[in-house]
Amino acid sequence: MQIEKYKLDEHNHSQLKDHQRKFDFISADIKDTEGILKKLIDFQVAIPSWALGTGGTRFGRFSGGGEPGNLEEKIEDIGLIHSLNKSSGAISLHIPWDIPKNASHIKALAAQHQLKFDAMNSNTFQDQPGQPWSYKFGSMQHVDKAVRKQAVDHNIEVIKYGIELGSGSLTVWLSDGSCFPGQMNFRKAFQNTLESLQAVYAALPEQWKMFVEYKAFEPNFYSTTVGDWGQSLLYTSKLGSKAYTLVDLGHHLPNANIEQIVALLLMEGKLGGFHFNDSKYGDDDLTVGSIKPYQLFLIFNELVEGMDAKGMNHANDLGWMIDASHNVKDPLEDLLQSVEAIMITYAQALLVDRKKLVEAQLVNDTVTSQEILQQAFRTDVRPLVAEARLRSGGALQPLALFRSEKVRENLIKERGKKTVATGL
Ligand code: RM4
Ligand code: MN
Ligand code: MN
Repeated sequence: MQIEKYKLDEHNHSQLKDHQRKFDFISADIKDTEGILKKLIDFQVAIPSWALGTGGTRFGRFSGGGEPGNLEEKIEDIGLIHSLNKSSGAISLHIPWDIPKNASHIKALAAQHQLKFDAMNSNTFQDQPGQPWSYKFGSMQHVDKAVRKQAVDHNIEVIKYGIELGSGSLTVWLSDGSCFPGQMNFRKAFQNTLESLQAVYAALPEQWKMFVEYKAFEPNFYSTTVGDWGQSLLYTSKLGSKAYTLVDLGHHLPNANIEQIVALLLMEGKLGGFHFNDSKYGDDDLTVGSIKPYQLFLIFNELVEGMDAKGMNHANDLGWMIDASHNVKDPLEDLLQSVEAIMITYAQALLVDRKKLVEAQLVNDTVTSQEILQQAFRTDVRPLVAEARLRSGGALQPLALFRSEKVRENLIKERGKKTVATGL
C-alpha cells in the first residue's frame, strides 16, 4: 500500500497554519535554523527488515496481521514509512531471512521507493535447515574448525548478496560465548573468533566496512565472546582499517555510560555504526526514546561533538540503524515513533551551545555545563523536525496520517492476517 500524494498534501495543508506558528516561534530563538534543517533533511536511519513484523518474546507472539510475507513486501513497508517521514531511506537486510532471489529486481523495487541498502546482517546464531554443523556451542569461536569454516563461508555469502544489492557494509553479531564456568577457554575462543573474522575481513570489497557488534549477555549468560566495546575494539583494531565497532544501545550492562563509550570510539576512529532501541532492563528492543530519552540525548550530544571534532559528515560517515521490535505495538507505528525520537534527539544535540559548554568546562563550572545541556534537551524541537519533513516532501504528522489513512487496516485487507516468519 502507498499513500497517494494528494492525501499527503491535503494532510499537510490542514496542519500548515498550526505548524507555521510553532515553527516561527522556535526559529526566533535559534541561531542557525537553516543549517540545522539541512542536517535534519540529510540524516537517514535504516530500518531493519526484521522489525516489520510483530516481535515476540520467548513466550509468545501476538501478530496484528497485514505483515509483510516476503522481501518485496518488506521493502514496500519501509517505502511507506519513508514516504511519510523522509528519514528512513535505507533498509538493513538479514541473511538468510531476506535472501534476494532476484537481486536486480529487488534493487529496482528499492530504488522505486527511494531506498538504499544499508549494512547486511549475517546469522550464525540459529541453525538453518540442512546445515551440516550446529552452532549450539558457538560459530566463529567453535572448537571445531569445520563449524568455524561454515560460519566464515556464510558471512562471505552475505557479502556477495550485499555486493549484488549495492550495500557497503557487513554487520557481524555473534551469539558466541558460554553458559557455564569452565565450558570453554576464553583465550582460545577469542583467538578462534579473531581468525574467523580475519577470514571474512579478507573477503571484504575495497570500499566496504565491517561492523563488529558486541553484546554483554544472552543467549549465553556466563560469557560472551564479543561481550563489550573493549573486546569489539580489540577485534576491530587487529582486523584493520575497514573494521569498526558497532554500538547497540541495548547491549550493555545496566547503567553503563554509553555516551562515554561512543566518545572514545569516535576519538579512535573506530565507531562504525549504531543500533538504536531503548530498554528498561536488558536487550528489551523497545521503541527508541520511550524509556530513557535523556540518555539518548547525552549519546547524541557526544556523537555530534565527536563527529564535528573529526570533521565527519553526520549523515554518511556512520551507519545509523534501528534494531527494535516487540510485542504490543503495530510495528510500523513503532518505527515511525522510533525515527521521530531519533530526529528529535539529533536536533536537540545540534542546539547545544558548544562554545559556552567548552568555556564552562574550562573553569569547572558544572552548574552551567548542566544548564547548557538541559537547555537544549528541554527545547521542544518537534516543529523543526516537522519542517525538515515538510521540505523533503514528507508528512507534517506521519503517525496521524498513518492512522487517518487506515494503513494497517488496508494492509490486512491486502495481505490478510498472515504473519511473517522472522525467526525471532
Ligand atoms: C541481536 C543483535 C543483532 C540482530 C539480532 C537479530 O540481538 O542486536 O543486531 O541482528 O539480534
Ligand atoms: Mn543489534
Ligand atoms: Mn539486540
